[in-house]
Amino acid sequence: AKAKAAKLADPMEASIEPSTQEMIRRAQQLNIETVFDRAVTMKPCAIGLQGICCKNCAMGPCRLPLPKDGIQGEDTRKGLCGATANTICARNFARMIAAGAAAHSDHGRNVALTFLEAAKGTTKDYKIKDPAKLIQIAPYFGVATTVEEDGVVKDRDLQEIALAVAKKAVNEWGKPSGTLDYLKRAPQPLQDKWIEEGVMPRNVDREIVEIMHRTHMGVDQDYKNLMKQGTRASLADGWGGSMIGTDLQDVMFGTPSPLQAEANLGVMKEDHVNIIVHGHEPLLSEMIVAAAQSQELISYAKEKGAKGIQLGGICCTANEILQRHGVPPAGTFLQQELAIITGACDAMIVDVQCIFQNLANVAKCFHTKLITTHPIAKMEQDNVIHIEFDEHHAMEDAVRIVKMAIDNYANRGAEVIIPRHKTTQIAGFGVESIKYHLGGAFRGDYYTLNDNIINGRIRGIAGVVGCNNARTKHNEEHITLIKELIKNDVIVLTTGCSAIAAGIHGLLTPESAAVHCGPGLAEVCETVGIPPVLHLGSCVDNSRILLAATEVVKAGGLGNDICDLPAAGSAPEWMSEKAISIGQYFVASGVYTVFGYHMPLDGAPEFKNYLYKEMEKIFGGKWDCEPDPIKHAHKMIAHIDKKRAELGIDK
Ligand code: SF4
Ligand code: MSK
Repeated sequence: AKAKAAKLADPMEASIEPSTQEMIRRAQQLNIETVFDRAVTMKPCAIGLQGICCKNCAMGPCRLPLPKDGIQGEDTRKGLCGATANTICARNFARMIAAGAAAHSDHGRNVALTFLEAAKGTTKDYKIKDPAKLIQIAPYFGVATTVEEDGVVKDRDLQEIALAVAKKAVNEWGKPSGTLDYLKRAPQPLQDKWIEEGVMPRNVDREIVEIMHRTHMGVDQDYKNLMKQGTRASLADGWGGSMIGTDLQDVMFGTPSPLQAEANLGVMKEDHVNIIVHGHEPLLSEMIVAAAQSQELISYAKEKGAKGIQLGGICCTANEILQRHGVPPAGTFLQQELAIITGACDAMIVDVQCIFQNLANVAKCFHTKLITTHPIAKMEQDNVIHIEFDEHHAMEDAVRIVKMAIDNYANRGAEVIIPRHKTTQIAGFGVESIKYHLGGAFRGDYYTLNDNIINGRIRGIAGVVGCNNARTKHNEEHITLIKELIKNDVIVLTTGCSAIAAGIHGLLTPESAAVHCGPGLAEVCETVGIPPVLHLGSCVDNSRILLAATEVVKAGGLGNDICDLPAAGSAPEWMSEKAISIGQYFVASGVYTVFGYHMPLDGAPEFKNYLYKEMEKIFGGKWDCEPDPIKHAHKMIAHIDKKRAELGIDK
């Protein structure tokens, strides 16, 4: 299991975060290789990096030469079949969207299917926890929430509403005609644009399948037409699979509201049974939270010599249970191996997405039980235990897993070293709580968001989301960028690992406003008692940012569409295909979206120009890339200022 890397990462160069640096050092002492070391020894392929390697048929891979000094004259580069750089690059890009949209939407589908079981009453472990949310979303699915009996209008039975909503929701993945129901939640001008461009998603699965068809050898060979489908699939993600997933999770598990929690590896406790949940779907982790908090299992842990059970999370499963229960995230994507290297992780339970296969190799060096739980995500290594989650006996599965972790507490062997770093954060925001904490509406009061944007206290809104990437210094881009934005009075809405990073670095507290914000944003945060960076949840919860932007538009005073807002989006350390799908649905919703690190587009300058410039003429939003976080922030701020000037609210 141990593999000494040929070259080792310099911990100080790998991360800006002290507990991460400490654990990288610890891993190296123990000769345990981590992602940080592999990033030093393995370099990416230069052609793939530029987006112009095609392996869509067995005549390839066709690796187009790089346009070293730009394209002089006609671009004659082509694959065996004649595919141009634009076609190859656009096909690769569209396939990233398909994979990302599939991941989010399959998550959403599993939530919808579980909700259907709950509505039918065929599972006892899932219930309607937030009836108000159910009643709020029902009309979008065309489900009535009242009935008329003998001329009297009465509330419809809740279970009946749930069943009707569940059936309609599940149908969104495969309905034979029409377009997605949730598209009508977008501002009308945006819907009109989508109709005009012919990009209204028909059903979630179809749009993803069609990308795979169109990018098959010898099908769509027009990069604009490929991106039309890429756009349609991305919208099926953001305004479809992800949004339905978020909403139905809120209905079953509760809509988050602000709460206090801790963050970072230091949340693990030496004298407790430490359980880490990692991945994205909260269906099982919700049950694990309940099991770990049950008196019976806490007593069982005490019988086994521990003082209690400490639950923590990694990646977006962490965000899901943080937002609703205050369970602390133990780390971001790049800290997953490090949580095991503490020697104190008694069980790591993984579901889907963003899970390193190397976890199994690291777990082999410790007593840690690594448990896969999802039928579509198993690991080949023989030390991995598979306990398949099933919504019909979800609680039973959760109890079994927590017991297994407790029984494993006695097996700790290696010296336990838990970094002492942890922070306090306020998480749990959503559209509802932004509205509630900022004056109870979006407009019309001294405290409301729109009024504060109009009067200039808040310069604009930034969505900063997404992953870590081992090719960039862990957390540096997130934190430098966010600090620069809030210093310039831009309020930040954050999700995913970016949100966890912000929590770890102390930016999710109201107190941080006085330290880091410009005077306008600081005044607003201090007056209403919110952090300048609002944690809106997991990656599927980027749908909350879409809906927050829509509420701001609908409240008035800042234009008629999302593209009119003084707002911009960012994923400074992105790495996953999901990020590309998210980026595209933000662009197609009118948002100027800047990615950090690098985009795989340089090999096809014409296609790149289409995404970075032309797309703005179609949707009002466009792509950009800037690895330097300060310049990145200022590109966003310049866009915000341009929009303020267009609205006539610049000062
Ligand atoms: Fe090469 Fe065309 Fe096959 Fe791609 S589809 S691998 S460019 S021959
Ligand atoms: S978990 S997709 S590394 S944000 Fe959603 Fe983090 Fe990116 Fe995975």
